[in-house]
Amino acid sequence: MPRNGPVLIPPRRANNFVVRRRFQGFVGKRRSAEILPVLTEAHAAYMGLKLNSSSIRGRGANIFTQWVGDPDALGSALLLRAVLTALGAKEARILTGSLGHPQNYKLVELAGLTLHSPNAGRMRGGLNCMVDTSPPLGMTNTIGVDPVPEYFFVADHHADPEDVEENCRLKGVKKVVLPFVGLEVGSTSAFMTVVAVALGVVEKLSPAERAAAALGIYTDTSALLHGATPLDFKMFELLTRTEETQAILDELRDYRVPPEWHLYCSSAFRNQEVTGAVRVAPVGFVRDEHRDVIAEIASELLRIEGTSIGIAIGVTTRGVEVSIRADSRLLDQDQQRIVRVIDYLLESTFPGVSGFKHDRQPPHRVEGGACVPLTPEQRSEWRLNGRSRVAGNGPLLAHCKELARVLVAALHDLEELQPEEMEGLLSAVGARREIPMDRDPRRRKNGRGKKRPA
Ligand SMILES: [Mn+2]
Repeated sequence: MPRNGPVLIPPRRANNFVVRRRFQGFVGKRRSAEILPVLTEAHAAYMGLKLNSSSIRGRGANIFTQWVGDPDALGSALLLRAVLTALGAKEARILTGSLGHPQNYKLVELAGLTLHSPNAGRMRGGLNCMVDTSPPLGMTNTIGVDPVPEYFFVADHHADPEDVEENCRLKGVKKVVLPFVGLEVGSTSAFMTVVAVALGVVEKLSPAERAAAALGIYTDTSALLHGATPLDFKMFELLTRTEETQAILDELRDYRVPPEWHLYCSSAFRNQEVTGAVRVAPVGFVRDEHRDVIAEIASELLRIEGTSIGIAIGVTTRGVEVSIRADSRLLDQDQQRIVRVIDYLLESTFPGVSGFKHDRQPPHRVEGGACVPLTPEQRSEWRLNGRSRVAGNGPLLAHCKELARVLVAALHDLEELQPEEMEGLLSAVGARREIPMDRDPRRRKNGRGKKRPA
């Protein structure tokens, strides 16, 4: 391979006829034609895995996910584990640092998954694989994971191939043998399912494993309503054919939250700062196993009328975690600028520690986040070391409030630099709907409102 060739080795792609012949039996004739680009990738994955089976046989494999695993990552990981095992791998380990949502604990319990520590639990000399997030390890949502120089197989629908190529070069990754990055599909689990079906592996999965993979498709596509492609629909249907699998999936969807869940939410809403169409909610300390509540709070903020940007900030033992949700539908013209605004906000406030994704089609829903590792001083001051309990929420909440102010200040800076980019975001003008005088409760209470006819 030439020295300056790509790190992500382009997969060998078959022609349309070959791809359709492989998949139309279970994807359907018309659907196969509709989703040919992603099926071409799936075919390349299928062929690549088969052609490399001699290097898989007898070897160990490490399957890395984001540090905090979500259903799509866990579903994809267990599918890849089944594929590698079927191709003769000695052992394939799923490496996930922690879980941040009660639903994911349930998933791991029901599917009987063993999660290994991303650093201490990896297999020496194993083939390094990654699902639902992209190399290099140790960046954005894999902060804390020690890097590896070479990857065997990667499947991810989140990152952009050019960004991955650039980051791999910067961090000294030598090669990615089978890269499937920037997939045009709503969930990595749907892609891994179609690969697993082609290799005859799905029949070997237990009902709970199928339900876990189906939940991966379900959550990443907001119940098949947002960004779902025909491949997501078809693979969801294929995974959930038996009543046993449906029953387990029902149980997974009907999860319970601990009482603290709502304490985080009420603290966040009580302390939120509202500037125009921007809401920032400091949450304070969040236990690691509840970490995903931060993202849920950000999503809830965006549901409030007249909100274009919702930001939630919490502290876990991993670091200061920030979750951003934005929607540009309130912005009259140039809805695309919300992408630039959030990009600026994350890059200027959290350089190098943020992750970002956005839809390529309007209306623009933007999701992003950052995890800023704690300094040793913060760790000891806040007593987050080891198993010791947190001293109190006070100083941590104060830190989150301070960060909230920094974020709003960054938005004011951008407004100063490029007023047209920020129009309708910080000033409420045009962003908030006027309440008719006779329906405004504040006015009625003061007795100044119009009297309603009897
Ligand atoms: Mn995903």
